[in-house]
Amino acid sequence: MLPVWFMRQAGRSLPEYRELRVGTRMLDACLDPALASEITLQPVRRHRVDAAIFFSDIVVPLRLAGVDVDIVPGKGPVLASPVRTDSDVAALPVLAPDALAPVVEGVRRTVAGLAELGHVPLIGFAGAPFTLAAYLVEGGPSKDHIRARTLMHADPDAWSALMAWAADATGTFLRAQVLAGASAAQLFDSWAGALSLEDYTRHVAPASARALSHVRDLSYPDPDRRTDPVSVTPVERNVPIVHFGVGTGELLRAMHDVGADVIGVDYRIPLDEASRRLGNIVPVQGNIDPSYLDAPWPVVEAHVREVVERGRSAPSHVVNLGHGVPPQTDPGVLTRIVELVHGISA
Ligand code: 1CP
Repeated sequence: MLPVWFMRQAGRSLPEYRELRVGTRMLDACLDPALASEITLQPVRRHRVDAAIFFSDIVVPLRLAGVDVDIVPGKGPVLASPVRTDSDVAALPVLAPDALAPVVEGVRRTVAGLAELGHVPLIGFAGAPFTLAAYLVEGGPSKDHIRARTLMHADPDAWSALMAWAADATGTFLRAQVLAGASAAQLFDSWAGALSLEDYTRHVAPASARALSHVRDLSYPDPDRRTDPVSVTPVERNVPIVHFGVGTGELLRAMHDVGADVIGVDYRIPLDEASRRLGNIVPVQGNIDPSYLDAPWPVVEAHVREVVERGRSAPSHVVNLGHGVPPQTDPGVLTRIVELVHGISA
């Protein structure tokens, strides 16, 4: 059966999420283990998706390291003091693994809850160093990330120190989730599409590889092969790593080369073309265009069928959106897409 889940499935589009979140700030919700795990389970119960994604945010490790960052409703992550010089970079606090206790507890509770829903796997995630740097240097959301990209060229030493710091903070966050029970890891380099291939390869890819080195060695017992029929030892698999960015059609191969197993594709290029660019040897995830979700059902259905068809040219395909669920989406459409995808592949 084709697996399907949705980026940003936990949250905004669900009335049960909006109800739970009343009176709690976004980052406080992320750091409340009971709340974070309940919010993570909501879309699994409702849509019967094949994976949960942990309710958190890419800036959580920054906050836990002691960086003054908040998530402002309707805007996104905002920093009290942007990081713009080499001394700003040198002053960044190191993330202590102990500070991740609320994340570890949240993941443990979530995995226990998912066991009751049929052992649905949990995806842990983190932001890639460039996407984190885009917020750290700009001080908040931006369109072209120009200050971050200027720092990259104007002061390459400060830039690489910033990227190394971000790689270790985000890698530590990702590792904690996997060790607490997440069975896959997704690295979001949402804003990498702002970079040329050359800048990505020189100034960003080494840090993304460093972030992933924090989880590369981790494995889990294969649930389908709990014991090997010959040796009677459990079969261990490496934790699969998914790497996703928006507008990264030119970067797909380079994003695979940092050590990813699966490439998440946004909605701007068809999956067969993405797979071709990846040499037809890489599993892909994607790429239903979120703008279809509000269209009449026959239009949605035709689009989903086309995505599934084009995904057949890759060695395997995890159906997802080409970016996050828009907040105004009718959640009923998401449930119907899950039923459709499971029906096509049954
Ligand atoms: O109060 C709210 O409900 C705020 C909305 C919200 C939510 C639900 C934000 C603020 N973050 C989140 C949770 C979140 N963030 C998840 C939850 C799990 C799920 O997918 O269901 C995930 C995976 C993220 C990751 C994240 N945060 C990314 C990468 C994924 C992507 O969408 O590209 C990015 C870029 C962020 C930063 C961020 N956090 C929140 C917003 C609105 C933004 C983007 C701001 C911008 O445009 O720059």
